[in-house]
Amino acid sequence: MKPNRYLDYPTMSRETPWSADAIASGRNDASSLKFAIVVARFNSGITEKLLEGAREALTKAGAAGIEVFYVPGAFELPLAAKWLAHGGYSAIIALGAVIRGETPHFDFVAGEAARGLQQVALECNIPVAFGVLTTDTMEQAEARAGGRHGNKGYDAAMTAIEMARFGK
Ligand code: INI
Repeated sequence: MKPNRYLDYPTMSRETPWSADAIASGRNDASSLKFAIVVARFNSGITEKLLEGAREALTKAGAAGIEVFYVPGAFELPLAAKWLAHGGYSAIIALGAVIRGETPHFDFVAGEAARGLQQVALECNIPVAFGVLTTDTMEQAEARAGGRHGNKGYDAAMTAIEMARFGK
């Protein structure tokens, strides 16, 4: 098969990055890597589906370790990620769902989660995958948590694998 690097691009999870070519080349292999997944309980109907997706990707990649931690909401993800950054993990996967509804609270929670998680990655020198949905409606979130737009938890886990391998 002709190598096609886009087959492995995580945001195309509906196309599955587990092509025969990718498996044969071992380029998604995570058998020497350990991951922490930190999950926001807010909108847990969505975040549990993101967690399922992340677990599926890591399990298929043969991850050496997967540990799951919970925090109340997406706003708490950065501090938890910072504490976990010193726990010997190859990468951290942060999962949450911030849904706009009618409130400007959305912008603060979503913005601070994104900013804080990137800050942890850069300051602690560890990949932190941003698996936080930021949508206008619950329907849009459902579509991205195992619905018709794939599973962003799965995508975040694939990103974590790729970045952990990049930095090794
Ligand atoms: N937390 C979320 O994870 N998603 C949301 O949509 C959300 N909204 O809409 O308010 C949310 N708020 C809680 C926030 O993350 C903190 O837990 C809270 O502010 C306490 O620090």
